Amino acid sequence: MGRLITLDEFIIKRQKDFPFASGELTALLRDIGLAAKMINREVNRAGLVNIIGLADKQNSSGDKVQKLDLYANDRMIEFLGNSGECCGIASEELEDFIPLPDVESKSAKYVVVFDPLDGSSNIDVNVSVGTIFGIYRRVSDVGTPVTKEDFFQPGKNLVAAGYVTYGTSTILVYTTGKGVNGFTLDPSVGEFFLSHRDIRIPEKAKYYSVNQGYYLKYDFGMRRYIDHCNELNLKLRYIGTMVSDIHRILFQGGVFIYPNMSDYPMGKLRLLYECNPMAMIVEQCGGKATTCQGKRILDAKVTDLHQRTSIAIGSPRMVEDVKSFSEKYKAMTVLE
Ligand code: P6P
Repeated sequence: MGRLITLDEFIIKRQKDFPFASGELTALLRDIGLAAKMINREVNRAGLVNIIGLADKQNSSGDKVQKLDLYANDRMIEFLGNSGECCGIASEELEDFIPLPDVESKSAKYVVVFDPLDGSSNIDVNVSVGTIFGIYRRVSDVGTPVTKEDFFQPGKNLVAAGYVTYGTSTILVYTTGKGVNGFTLDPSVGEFFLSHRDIRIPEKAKYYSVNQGYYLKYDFGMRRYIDHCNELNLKLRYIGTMVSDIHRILFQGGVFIYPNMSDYPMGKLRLLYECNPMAMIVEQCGGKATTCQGKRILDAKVTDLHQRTSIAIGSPRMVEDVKSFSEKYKAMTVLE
């Protein structure tokens, strides 16, 4: 077994890969790692401290907010504020973006978007949940107040993206555009250790991932694609937490789709802090991420912090198949 490499050591070593690295991104990634450790601790003892249960709040999506969502949101904001490298954040749990105060009069160059606890409805039944984050360089002048343009950037402008999956083990996966690496938390020492080096998504797959319960709500092309998966005897795996479903696909291959449907004409999942960061990661692993009509997710124009999109993400050939079925049947109306 090779020498153990911690997340901090790896980030610092890889700093030279980053064109304009002067340690700021390194500090940001380390702050996120710290937040992940704190969130992990609460996720793992959620059942014990009666943290489960609906807070009396709703988030910007109108979803009932679990107390753990609020805790995770607060930790991300707290730790992102530590280094002084982040001038503003946007979160699924916040209606609007918020500026972060300067630390030691540093003029932060980055903004961070995140879903602090993806899949939170699974908390009460002990199913894995996750945190998703994306990092942009600000486009407004350093030293001036953060603006919405800093957040309304296409996903292809992301300088880093990552997620944490709180499952049978807690794994942090991130990319700065030079490949994807995974780090597993050893809770006994409180360190993330390199465990999945240079992740590459399998071309072939035995799995597809979709909420089959909504089959009749999808348009005809998506129904026929699902039929096609059944004809190929592909196995259906759907956890209901995007991070977990895509994490599995990075290692076993497959495709995750969340199509447009009557309840969500634009799709359900959020472009800014769910689909864009996951798309950057999957593309860096050799995969693809498009809308269910085949448009590249990372090219999508961001016009609202909470805008939704459909998504087909995973092994490249399977993502291409989704597009071909969408095109082949697009003329057909959805049977009511
Ligand atoms: P449905 C979790 O609420 C989430 O945002 C994603 O993590 C997940 O993939 C999706 O929604 C599940 O949605 O409608 O299948 O329950």
